[in-house]
Amino acid sequence: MDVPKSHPRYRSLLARKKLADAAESGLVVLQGLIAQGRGEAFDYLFGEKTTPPAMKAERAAAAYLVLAGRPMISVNGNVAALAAIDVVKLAKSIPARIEVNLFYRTEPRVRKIAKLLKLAGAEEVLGTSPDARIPGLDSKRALCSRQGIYSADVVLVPLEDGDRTQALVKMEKVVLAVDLNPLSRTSRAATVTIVDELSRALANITKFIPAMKKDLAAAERVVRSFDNTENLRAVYKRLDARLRRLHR
Ligand code: PTJ
Repeated sequence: MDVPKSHPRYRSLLARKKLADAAESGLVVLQGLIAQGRGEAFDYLFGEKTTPPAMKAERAAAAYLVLAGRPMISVNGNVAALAAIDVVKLAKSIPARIEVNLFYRTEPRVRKIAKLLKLAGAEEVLGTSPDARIPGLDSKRALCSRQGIYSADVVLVPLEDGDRTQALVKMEKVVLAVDLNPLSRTSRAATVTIVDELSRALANITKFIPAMKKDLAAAERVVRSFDNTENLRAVYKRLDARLRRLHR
């Protein structure tokens, strides 16, 4: 990229470049660029850093993932383009399986994303031969792997759409969402809502994993004491306080 690292918007410009390149190669859909724009707008409002409630949710997500019997990470085009290496690192540390699960599903895109994840170090990527459906969803959005998302007990869904989040919750799965929009249906439906930028969220969850693995009783306490509604309220309060400060 032609922009120096010292540029105040370097990280955002780099993310845009990754997504634009991936859109050109057909890995990311054009709608994915719009989704990133919405996410960036919220990130701006939060000060482009992990807030205390986001960190709390990231810790709770790590606890859920290490206590899970069948943990899964769902990957779409945007997630692969922005954070394939971070996804693989997190999956290995848990360990969890990875499944490509797309909103705008086409088989060439699934294959491209699976290939990228393998290049990033994943040994196994599910989702290329779906053999199950998420109940309550129409068309290809429902397709998933029986060994993967279908039978998972805990699913991390970064940048997910509301219908699918609600459908996964209806299947009685623990849904861990990463979504910078705290007002989205995904944010309101998930078991744990991480209102943070994708790469920061994945890095923070990964950092919490070793401590959670070391002390499963502590992980259970973290899960028991986490209240998503209360945590989302703390997110809204931060947003409100920040906007008020800007008013002064
Ligand atoms: O690759 P596909 O076909 O599965 O499609 C992926 C997209 C993202 C296009 C699709 O799932 C979609 O349209 O998602 P939505 O409904 O726009 O939701 C994405 C949510 O993620 C929005 O609420 C954004 O605010 C949020 N978001 C976008 N970029 C980031 C983000 N949250 C955290 N970090 C980001 N980088």
